[in-house]
Amino acid sequence: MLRKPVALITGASGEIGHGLITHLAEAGTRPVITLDLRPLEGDLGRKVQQQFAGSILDSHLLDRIISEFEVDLVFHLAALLSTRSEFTPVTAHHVNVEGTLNLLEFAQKEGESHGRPVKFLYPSSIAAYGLPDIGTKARAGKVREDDFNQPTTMYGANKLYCEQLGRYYARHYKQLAAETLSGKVDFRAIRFPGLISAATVPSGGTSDFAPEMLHAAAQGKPYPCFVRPDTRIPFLAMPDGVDAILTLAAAPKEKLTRSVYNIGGFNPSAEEIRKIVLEAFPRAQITTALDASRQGIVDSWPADVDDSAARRDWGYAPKYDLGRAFSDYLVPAIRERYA
Ligand code: AKB
Repeated sequence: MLRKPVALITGASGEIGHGLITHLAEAGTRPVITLDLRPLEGDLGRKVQQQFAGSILDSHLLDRIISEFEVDLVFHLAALLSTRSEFTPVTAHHVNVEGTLNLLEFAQKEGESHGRPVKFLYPSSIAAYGLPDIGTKARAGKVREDDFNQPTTMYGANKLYCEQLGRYYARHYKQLAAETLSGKVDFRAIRFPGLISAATVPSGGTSDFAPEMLHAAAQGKPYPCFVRPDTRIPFLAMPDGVDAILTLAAAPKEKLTRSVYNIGGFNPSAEEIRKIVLEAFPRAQITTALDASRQGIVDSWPADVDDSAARRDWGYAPKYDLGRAFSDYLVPAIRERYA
């Protein structure tokens, strides 16, 4: 049976999936199929060749996809985010780790079957870092990929381990077998900062305070922010996040010196974000209602990241700085969305 080369997106209904589907559909290089528990919203469904409704833990469903499609590009976006994972750590482990293992095995089988390496794009996170205290965080400045790899959250631990799993599949898979089986999965990961999208409101993350502030203000709803005004972590506008994952996917393999890359954007404090939101929506009611536990998580994430490897190896160059992200993208698009 002739199978068709396609790209697979898991967790396609989530935040990154939205923009990614649109870009891939516009580029038209290969059809897209999706796997998610939820169906795609509105118009998005028309942009993909087929939607599979189900779980990444369902290996029969993954086998069915293998039997029907020649997948040579995987964007494995499905995950339980950091706040949600702290309430259900065992479920987080199932979804984030076993789900990723299933998808890596899926990619391995696809690669063995069609004979070409399957590119596997994996969104890791700044949650993979764990800075011990805010003094160290203030002194650390831009954190490099190999420093402070001691996450305090289940989600962060899951992400860090899955980065290692990806490296294992790419370089050492079944290294004692008589024939070489590694190299069928071309694993590439990005440690994303907090993402801010005009199209979707995140759910279950801890960097959510920034997008929640903005979306609440645009809807005229009060927002009690759960972190201190001086809290600082890196953020990125969603279009730059989608561009980054597509640019890394397209990068020549020989240029890549790492399997996991930081990418930065801008790193305002929560207070600086509040002021920008108030300029755009002067009637916004943004107060502070500290959640000490969630604050502790954000305090363990770096204030900024060193993304020089991504810039050097694959030309990472975000378009939006803090000012432009709000003035040219977030504020106009959010006004339109809630008009
Ligand atoms: C979260 O807050 O869990 C995510 C992340 C930083 O990966 N947005």
